[in-house]
Amino acid sequence: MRNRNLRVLATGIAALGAAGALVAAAGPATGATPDVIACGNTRICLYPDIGYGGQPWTWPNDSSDGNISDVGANDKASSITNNSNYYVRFYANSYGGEPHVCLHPHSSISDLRSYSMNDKISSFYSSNTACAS
Ligand SMILES: [Ca+2]
Repeated sequence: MRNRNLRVLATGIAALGAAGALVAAAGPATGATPDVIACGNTRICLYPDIGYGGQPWTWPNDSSDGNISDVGANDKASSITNNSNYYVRFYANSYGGEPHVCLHPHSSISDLRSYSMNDKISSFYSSNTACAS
């Protein structure tokens, strides 16, 4: 029940472009290990910890963001999920460039260290252009 409420709250606040505020509002009140917060259906999600840990920053299905520092997410993502129907490219720099990682629709990376992209993502773009194989 608590997870469901958090997810709904995260979706609503992210839609307002203020996901950073949610981190403080939903901070753990106890020392207990929090449950994994699922990435909502059709959402694009960046998790601060490896293995989809922590409170994710989420965006709508077809969105892009050239500079994710506006929600406090810059250089923090350690795992990512793409539940959208688009290909999503995540870049180490603001407004694109290299290096980057590309997620197919409905796929994810649980540990960005495997791609030398841990705590480096600064922007992302979704499109219909397939990832290079
Ligand atoms: Ca991190």
